[in-house]
Parts: sequence; C-alpha cells; structure tokens
Amino acid sequence: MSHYKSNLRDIEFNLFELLGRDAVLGAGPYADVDADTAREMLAQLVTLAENEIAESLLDSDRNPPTYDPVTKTVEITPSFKKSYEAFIESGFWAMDLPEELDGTVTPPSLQWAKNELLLGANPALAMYTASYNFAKLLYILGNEDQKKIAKLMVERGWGATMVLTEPDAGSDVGNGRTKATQNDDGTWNITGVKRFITSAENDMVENIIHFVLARPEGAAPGTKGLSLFIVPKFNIDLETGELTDRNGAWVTNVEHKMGLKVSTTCEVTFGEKEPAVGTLLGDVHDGIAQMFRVIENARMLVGTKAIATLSTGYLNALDYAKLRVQGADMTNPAKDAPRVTITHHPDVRRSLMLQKSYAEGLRALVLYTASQQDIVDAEFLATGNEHPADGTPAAMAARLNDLLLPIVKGVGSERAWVLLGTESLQTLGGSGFLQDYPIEQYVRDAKIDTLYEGTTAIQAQDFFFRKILKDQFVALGTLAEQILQTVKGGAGDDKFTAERGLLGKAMEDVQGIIENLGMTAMGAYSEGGDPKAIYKVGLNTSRLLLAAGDLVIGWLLLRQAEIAQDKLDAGSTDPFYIGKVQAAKFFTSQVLPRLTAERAIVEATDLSLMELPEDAF
Ligand code: ST9
Ligand code: FAD
Repeated sequence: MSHYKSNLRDIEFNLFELLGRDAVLGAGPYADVDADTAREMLAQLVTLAENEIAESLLDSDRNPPTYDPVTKTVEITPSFKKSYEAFIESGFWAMDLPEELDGTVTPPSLQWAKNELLLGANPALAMYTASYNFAKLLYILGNEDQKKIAKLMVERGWGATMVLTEPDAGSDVGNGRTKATQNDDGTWNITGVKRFITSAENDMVENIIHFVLARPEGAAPGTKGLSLFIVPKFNIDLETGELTDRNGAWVTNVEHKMGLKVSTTCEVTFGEKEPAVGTLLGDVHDGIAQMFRVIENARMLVGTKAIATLSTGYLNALDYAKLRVQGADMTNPAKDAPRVTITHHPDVRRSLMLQKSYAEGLRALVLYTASQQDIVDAEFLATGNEHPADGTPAAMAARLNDLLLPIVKGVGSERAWVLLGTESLQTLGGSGFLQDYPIEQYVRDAKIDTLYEGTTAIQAQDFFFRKILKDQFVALGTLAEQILQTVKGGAGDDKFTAERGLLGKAMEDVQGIIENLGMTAMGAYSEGGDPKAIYKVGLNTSRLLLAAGDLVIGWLLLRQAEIAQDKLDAGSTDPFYIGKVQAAKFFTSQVLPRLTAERAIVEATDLSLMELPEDAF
C-alpha cells in the first residue's frame, strides 16, 4: 500500500470553491486547459503520485545513492530511477513550460497543485525534475545560444542546479569567493568550491546545467558583485545538440544526511584541473537578481514540500487513529468498560484537529499565493511585460506574492516539521517511532525545509525588512484589508460571530507587533537614534513571521468555513464541509488567542539578552 495519502478533495475545494480558478482556466492564455481538463489532469496525477512515484520513497531512504570518489559519479537507487522515468514518461512536466518550449500552458495555481502531489509522494523527484523550470528561466533570460541550451534541456531531459553556497557563504551569499575570469572568446572560467549543491550529480540524465553565482575579477564585494553563469557538466555542440567534452565542474563529495537521502547534496569543485567554462546569463551582470528568480520559485517549492508532507503525515495518523483500539471512553470509568479506538480520546481529537487545521490552512495559503502568481503570469503571457505598471492588479499581485512567499516557506516548514513530530508521529504512539510506518521518515525528510533556501531566521528578516518595511506596508495593507473584510463580514444570521471576533483580535495583535517593530526600527535608524535598538527587532522577527502565518491561516480557514457553511445551510450533510467549519472554529479559538501573548512578549523586549556576556550562555 502506498505511503502517500493525497487530499485531492481539498485541493479541488481550494482551486474551485475558494479561489474560483474555473474562471481563469479555459480562458485567455490558459484557453487549452479548462476546469474539467484540469480536474482530469489532477486525478491522473494522484494515481501517478500514489503509485509509481510514491513507490520508491522508503526504499531510496534505506538504500541511498552511492558516490564513487574515483570516477566522481553517483549511482542513484534503482527504484527511484523507475519513479523518475515514470514521471518523465507521463509528460506532466510540460505543465511548467511555455509554448515556445512545447509546454502545456497552465496557470501557476494548477502547477502548484500538481507540485503538492509530487512533493508529498516523493519530494526529491520534484526537486530533480525542477530542471524543466530552470529551462524555462534560461529561455526567458538567456541569450540566443542559451535559449538553444534551454530547448535541449527540455528535449533531452537534462538536469539543473542552483549553485550559491560555499563553506563561508551560507546565509551570507555575498561572502562567496568563487571567481569568474573572462576568456578571449567571451566565455568565462569559473574557479572555486561550492557546497551543499542539490542534484549536482546523478546517473539519470546525460547532462546537467549548473546555474552558478561567481564573482568576476574586480567586481564589487557582496551580493551585488556576483554574476550568474551557465556551466554545463558536458560541453555542448550547439549546432547538433550533441555533447562534446567533459567540462571542469566535478562533484568532489556527496553528503551523508539525516533525511531526504535520495536527493544528492554535493560539493562541486570548479576549474581545479581542467577549466570549468561557462557563459554569462543573458550577457548581463545581474547575478543576484537573476538567481532570486530561481530562489523565489525554490522557496515556494520548499514550503509546498513541507506542507504536502504534513498533509500525508496527518492522513496517515488519522487512518491509524481510526483503527487503533486502546483504553476506554473517558465517560466510562468501569475497569471492564469496552475498549475504544483512540479517536474517542479528547487529547487525540485535539491533536488530529491541530494537524488538520494547519495542513489544510497551509494548503490554502500555498494555493492563495499561487493564485496571485496566476494574475502576474497571465499579464506576462498577454503582454510580454514582466514588470507590470504600478497600480495595476498584476503589480499588486506580484507584491502580495512577494509578501506571502516567506510565510509559505518559513511558516510552512516550521509548522510542518514540528507538527509531524509532535502530533502526527505521536498519534501512532511507539509505532510512530518505527520504520514500519512512513512518519519517522517524513520527520527526517521535512527537517531540511527550515534550513535550505534561506533558514527561518532569513525568511523572517526578508518578511519584515524587505516585504513590509521596504515595501512601505503596501502589500501588507492590501492583505490586511482582505482579512478585515472577513472580520467584518456576515449577515444577520451569521454563524461565525465569535470566530470573526477572534480573527479581528488576532489581526489587532499582529498589527501591534508590526507597529512596535516598525517604530523600533525607524527609531534605531533615525539620526540620533540608538543603533542597538535594532536588536529588539532582530529578537522578534521570527516571532512576527510565525504570528503572521497563524493569522493568515486563521483567515483562510474562516473563508473556507463560510463556503462550507453555505453548503450545509443548503442541505448538504457532507462531512468534508462539517470538518471545514470545525477546523475554523478550532483554529480561531485554540491557536489565534496565543498571538496576544506573542504581542506582549514583543512589547516587553529589552536588550538584556544582547548584553549578556557570551560565557553566561
Ligand atoms: C538552496 C537549494 O538552498 C535547496 C533546494 C533546491 C531545490 C531545487 C529546486 C529548485 C526549483 C527552482 C526552479 C527554478 C526556476 C525558476 C523559473 C521561473 C520562471 N526576493 O537584502 P539584500 C536580491 S539554494 C527577490 O541587500 P544581501 C535583490 O536583487 C541556496 N530578490 O541582501 C536585492 O537587491 P535590491 C539558497 C531578493 O545582504 C539583492 O538580492 N540560499 C530578495 O546582499 C540584495 O539584497 C539562500 O536562500 C527577495 N526576497 O544578502 C540564501 N532578497 O534590494 C539565504 C534579496 O536592490 N540568504 N534579493 O532589489 C539570504 O536570502 C540573504 O538574506 C541574502 C543577503 C543573501 C539575500
Ligand atoms: P549558516 O548561514 O551558517 O547559519 C547558521 C545559523 O545561523 C542558522 O540558524 C541561521 O538561521 C543563523 N544565521 C545566519 N546568519 C544569520 C543572520 N544574519 N541573522 C540571523 N540568523 C542568522 N545551497 C545551494 O546553493 N544550492 C543547493 O542546491 C543547496 N541545497 C542544499 C541541500 C541541503 C540538504 C542542505 C543542507 C543545504 C543546501 N544548500 C544549497 C545550502 C543551504 O541553502 C544553506 O545551508 C542555508 O542557506 C544556510 O546556510 P548555512 O548552512 O551555511 O548556515
């Protein structure tokens, strides 16, 4: 039986009942894929994900890829290769591609629904096959030769990597030392050692295209001095498309890890013996901005991965809880009382509802964020304009997407990894600790999500400093206005008066936190201000990110509950809708009130922690 339990019903509820994607599908640039076709595609993807793709998850954890230091090659677990081949044969990767690369043009919301299914079934597979997205970016940003490489990447199914990290440049990408020196023919020689590079070597593809950040000689320090180079594993004859000689980018080590073992994490050495030759992306020195196009996509992917894993973790726990008989019902103290399934115990119900509300609330967040991307993408496809004019709906959707990305990535990964351990695994008791069930692997595989693509601390700083302060509160204001509508909503017979009140209070608390941190930051940066006051902000940015995440989740759950309640009022007895109403009631009453305490902590923050001598820790 498959380890992977998808939740197609909830995906479709989000796409069609909450977010009205039927109006986007089958129209404008997405004319070829209407809502019925989309549903059919998702149904096929579920079958593929739960079977061929999920099949190798456990085996490839127990039998991870092997690295040969002599040939500097990696042999991927055979069962995983089969899953990989099944996905390639399915052709569903075309959903991510533009028409020019023979893609099936689909809106991002449908692409992320597809991604959830892949990431939940076998996350590394979605990471290896993200190469199609890299090809799309290379096609958009590349010069004529690079566009040819992009086409070959698709036609021949090549792999791709994003290459930023170095031993002394993790979070601090601008500290990178890898060098680029221009050759007489305009190409560049790359020299240096990068580490932790995902998918940099494997035997499933004939070539791998590395997207490498390096510093041209004489360029400025920091991230702004970095340029992005396209460095193939094998050089390519662009006339014939054939591979020529081996380029000097070699994997010199593969890491041994806690989880996600089938995803190779590689040290890549450039230009040690023979030159590692690359070309400058799009012939422009704009490396960090170009790489952030990849990073934004990858942050969304990592958040979706975490959330997909939480969802299958919850559904596995739920199945177990429905079957596991242990103890008597609390209302019957007799020693010989009949034994009941553990779903009868209040504490198990609390735990299951906590898992359900976060898993479903976070899914709604992913797809709501993706629906902002739909607006931006449709504008680009219609006009070719990547930077919509200020004041247009597409410009606002882009800003809202930017604001939400650190929540998807940072909050999605933190909540998923913790809840998978403290709640999903816990539901199985001691059995959860065993490899007989998939959850212990889910916990190990999901931990990485809080680390790569920028740790949670980095997401939190991005959220506050870039997405709120630098954006001058514009996207935040738009989001707050939408939440306020839900707080105020409801007719005379409104069944959610209490929940709206709780959501309103949570919003007030998050606004209070932002106001406090905003004033503190402005004070610290102002002339004559105390620069050390900025530490008070640094002590609380992660707290703010998680609080904002809870607020947005609570809001989306309540919007879902409104839709569900309408169905119930119209006579539906569908337990799906009953569950939706309960999830909103639970989350607003049991999770959101905690934000008042978070606000009090922020407001009481002093500098004592920063003044503490290091040896007092
Ligand atoms: C990694 C990979 O961990 C793990 C998994 C791999 C999975 C593979 C799958 C990938 C799928 C992807 C598909 C790709 C294809 C996409 C196709 C799409 C068509 N937003 O604040 P400043 C830029 S990889 C946008 O001064 P510092 C911006 O240009 C390793 N841009 O920063 C800005 O200039 P300006 C991941 C942003 O102090 C410039 O950077 N490693 C954003 O110089 C400088 O900004 C990390 O993630 C943003 N949010 O540097 C590193 N932020 O302001 C984490 C910055 O003028 N560290 N820019 O616009 C950080 O993020 C740091 O905060 C830092 C700081 C490096 C940005
Ligand atoms: P550090 O930056 O040393 O951070 C250590 C701790 O300090 C963290 O808790 C961090 O939050 C905190 N910290 C650091 N700076 C700050 C700050 N300014 N403010 C507050 N807290 C801070 N990289 C790639 O380029 N390509 C890949 O494909 C890739 N794949 C990866 C796959 C795996 C399995 C792993 C483990 C890593 C991968 N990475 C990749 C690298 C990954 O992005 C980095 O590990 C990550 O960005 C963190 O960098 P670091 O490990 O050096 O930690």
